[in-house]
Amino acid sequence: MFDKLRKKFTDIFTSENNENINDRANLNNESDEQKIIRRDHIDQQIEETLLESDVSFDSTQMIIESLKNSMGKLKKRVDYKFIENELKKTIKGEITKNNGGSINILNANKKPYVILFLGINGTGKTTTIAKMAYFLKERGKSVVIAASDTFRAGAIDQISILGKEINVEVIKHDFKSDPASVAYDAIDHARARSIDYVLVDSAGRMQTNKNLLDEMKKIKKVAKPDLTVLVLDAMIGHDVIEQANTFLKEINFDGIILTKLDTDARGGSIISISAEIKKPILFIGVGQKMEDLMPFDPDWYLNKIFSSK
Ligand SMILES: Nc1nc2c(ncn2[C@@H]2O[C@H](COP(=O)(O)OP(=O)(O)O)[C@@H](O)[C@H]2O)c(=O)[nH]1
Ligand SMILES: [Mg+2]
Repeated sequence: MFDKLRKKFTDIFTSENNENINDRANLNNESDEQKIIRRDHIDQQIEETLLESDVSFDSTQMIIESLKNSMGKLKKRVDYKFIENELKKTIKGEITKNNGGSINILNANKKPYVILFLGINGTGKTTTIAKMAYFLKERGKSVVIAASDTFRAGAIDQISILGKEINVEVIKHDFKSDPASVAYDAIDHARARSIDYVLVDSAGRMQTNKNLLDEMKKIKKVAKPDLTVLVLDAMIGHDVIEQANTFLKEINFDGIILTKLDTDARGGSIISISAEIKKPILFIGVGQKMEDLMPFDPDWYLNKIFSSK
């Protein structure tokens, strides 16, 4: 996970070579001019690293600018440890500015608490719903799932099988039936049995498919979710920003779940999303097993991408 980004940061900040440069420069009383040139070179290395790691161009510029600002008059400070710490602070600022990692899904203020999952096909919605149901059950909560992806033949079977696996009831209607009424039934079912959470699946063939967008809007209107989450696939790289913006514009959502980070070596999508989409990352998917869903923790991420403490 994030191996390439970690390796590049390690190369810049903790390679023996760079540490030797530090020592040599200090010994030789490097001139201010030399320091500024060297500092520019380090900034450039950081910029290239971010761009190569799926951090979008705009986010990269934002980070480099903010790094330069926070260093201010310290342009001449060229020790790698110091710059690494400043970069860490800058990235932490970005990934926490939308309250990423701070919403506690377990603190539901309503019963049932309805969560609607949106996202285009293949991003991992259905799997994530099963993982979320498992997460909640493990913490003593009761859950029911609404099989509101009635668009794809296999979708109802898929969620039913996952439901059996984790012992969570799945409310379903027939293939092609009205997804909003499935959600409605599931909420009714939860109310009657005092169930804590309703997780609503949805279809999402293409982000540009007008009918499906209308269908999602209708589910949202009927289910009146307490929380709407957009599921994004980290593997698609820069496209996550465009996808998120389309959903923001068309339906709106409260937070993001980023999936498939276990297969993501580049590692920068968390930074881009945080920098450019003003919604928190709530959870991350880190594998295909039921326990592979983690509340997003900014410090965990920083520890993954920087090798020194
Ligand atoms: N490696 C990995 N695969 C995942 C993750 N989340 C989902 N998947 C896989 O992504 C594929 C599509 O998932 P699915 O839930 O059917 O997507 P949906 O079309 O959005 O409902 C499946 O093969 C899942 O096992 C994850 O966090 N890591
Ligand atoms: Mg699905």
